[in-house]
Amino acid sequence: MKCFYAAEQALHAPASELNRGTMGSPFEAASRAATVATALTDAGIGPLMPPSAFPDAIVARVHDSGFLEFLRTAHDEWRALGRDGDAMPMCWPGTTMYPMRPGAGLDARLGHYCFDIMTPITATSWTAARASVNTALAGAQVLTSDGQGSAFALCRPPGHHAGIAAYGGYCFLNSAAVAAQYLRDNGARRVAVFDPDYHHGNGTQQIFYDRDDVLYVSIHADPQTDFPFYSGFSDEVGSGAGEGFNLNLPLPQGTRWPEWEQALQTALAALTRFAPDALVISLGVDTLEGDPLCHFNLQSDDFARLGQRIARLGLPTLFVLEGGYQLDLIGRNVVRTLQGFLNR
Ligand code: Q9C
Ligand code: ZN
Repeated sequence: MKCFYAAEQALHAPASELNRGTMGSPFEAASRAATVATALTDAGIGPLMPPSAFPDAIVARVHDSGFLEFLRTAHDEWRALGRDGDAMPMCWPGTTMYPMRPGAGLDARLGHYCFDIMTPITATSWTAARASVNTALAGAQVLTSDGQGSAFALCRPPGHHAGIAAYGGYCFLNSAAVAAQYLRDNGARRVAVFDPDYHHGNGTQQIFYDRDDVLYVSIHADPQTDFPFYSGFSDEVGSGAGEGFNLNLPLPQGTRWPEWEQALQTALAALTRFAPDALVISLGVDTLEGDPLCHFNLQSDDFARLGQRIARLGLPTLFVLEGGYQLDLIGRNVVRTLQGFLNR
């Protein structure tokens, strides 16, 4: 399987992360990619190839231009204000407080575009996030060039929480969404995004919410208990032409394979009905038992089963890495998924 990774992606490495009221080491660390790269190589999947540079216009197909300009320049502005460290918001508009105004100063824009406190912008975050999108696009290009086949994009920082003009949840640019749009723009009439990450991909949902040409299907922890809290409910089914083309399958904390597998059957049935020309998987492996941030109880073998079920759809498939925070186990479970997919 063709696999992609850009060395620049490691340039996003914030100093710290606020978790449960305490500053500590970031969970979404650059070493996540290194462990996945090692596991892929050891398993004989790969090799990892660097992506070529795709034009910014492709990214602007799903993201707002003001938002992209903000992300690109925010840390320079932060420095110009005489501040050290990583750029973080300290104040949010509060959706029930004010009518929306375009904020002028950097602090206003940090609060405007960012929706949480766990996603600092460093001097090189833009470079890393942009490279991560290239990695996904290189994978998508494999699918368009032969009309079938499959690829794995070792994306990090991850992407599925990044919306049209919003970042958070460790995500800046939505690599899976950009890749899905790229597939649409290069011959695929319908594209499905399947998101088995522990968290709801609120960004991907937003980007495609009113469209019937991109189906979004997600299995995730109930937003009543888990991030991103405000979206991922089962009554979010899409709007306008997109009604019926967004499927959320929330599950309670503690979910194990038998119940997760039932949701998977529902997801696969929807994917089959939609009959897409290409499939993008937002592959989070944070559903593994013992993940420090998550509360599902999948086992390593379950990831092989997941890969196998995805393969049975018989579609050109791009895997994009999203979450997974047990450093020593992420690589193994990515490999299990891909092996399950390749061996059927
Ligand atoms: N301070 C992805 O899996 N929330 N993002 C835990 C951290 C983590 C996860 C609290 C939610 C972000 C791509
Ligand atoms: Zn996640």
